[in-house]
Amino acid sequence: MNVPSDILAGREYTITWTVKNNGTCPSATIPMYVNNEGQYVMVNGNFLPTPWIDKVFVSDDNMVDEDDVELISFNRTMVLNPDATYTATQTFIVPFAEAGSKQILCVADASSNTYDNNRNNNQATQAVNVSYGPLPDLSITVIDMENIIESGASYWIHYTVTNEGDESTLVNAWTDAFYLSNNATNLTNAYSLGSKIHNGLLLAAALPKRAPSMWTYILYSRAKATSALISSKV
Ligand SMILES: [Ca+2]
Ligand SMILES: [Ca+2]
Repeated sequence: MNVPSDILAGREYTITWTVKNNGTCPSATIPMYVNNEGQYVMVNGNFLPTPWIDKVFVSDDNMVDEDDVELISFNRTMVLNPDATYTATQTFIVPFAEAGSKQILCVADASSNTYDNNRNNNQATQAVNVSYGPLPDLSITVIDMENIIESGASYWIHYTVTNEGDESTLVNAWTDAFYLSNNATNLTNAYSLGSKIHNGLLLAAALPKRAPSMWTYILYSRAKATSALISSKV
C-alpha cells in the first residue's frame, strides 16, 4: 500500500495497493457436477471469476470494526492465478470528523468472498496524521429585504455570499437556506422560507481570480408570520 502519511481532511488523495495470490490455486469458483457415481466432476476445467471487494478504511486503530469510516470500495471480478498480482489506484477523501492520528486500513477481499486460506495477510496498515489545512470561510450579507413582512405575501431577499477564508471552497455546490425564526441563532423551530442551490467554487480572496469569490442571489420567498426575525444560514 502506498498512501501519503500526512493528509489534510477534505482533500483528495491517491492510494495504490497491490494484491498477490500467494496460494496454489486461482481465486475462482470451480463449477462442478455430481456424476452417476456420486462423484464431484469439474465442468470442462473452467474457472469462473469470483467477485470480491477490496476496501480502504480510516480507523483509530489497526482493526476493522464498525467505528471505522469506509473510504473506498473497489469491486474485482477476475481470476487471480497463483503468484499473480494486480495493482489498484483509487482516490479518497478523509472526512473532517476524522482528523487526528489515524490508521489507513486497506483490506483485500473485505467481505471474504474468495476461499482465502490465510486471511492474516489480507490487510495493509499505515499510520497517517490527518489535519486541517487552510479552510474557506463563507460569509453572508443580506443586501436588501423588507423590514416588515405580511403573512402569506411574497418577498425578495437579495443576498451576497463571500469567501473570506484562506482557501477556496472544497466543494463546488451547496445550498443557502433562509428561515423565519423567533430568535437570531437557533433554527430548531424555524420556518423554512426557501433555499437556493449554489453551483461553482468560491475562491479564497488571496488566490488569483479564476472565478468570482463572491456570489449575489435574489431569493423569492413567501413569509408565514410577521413578528419574527429573518435568520440566514449558509
Ligand atoms: Ca477500527
Ligand atoms: Ca490471504
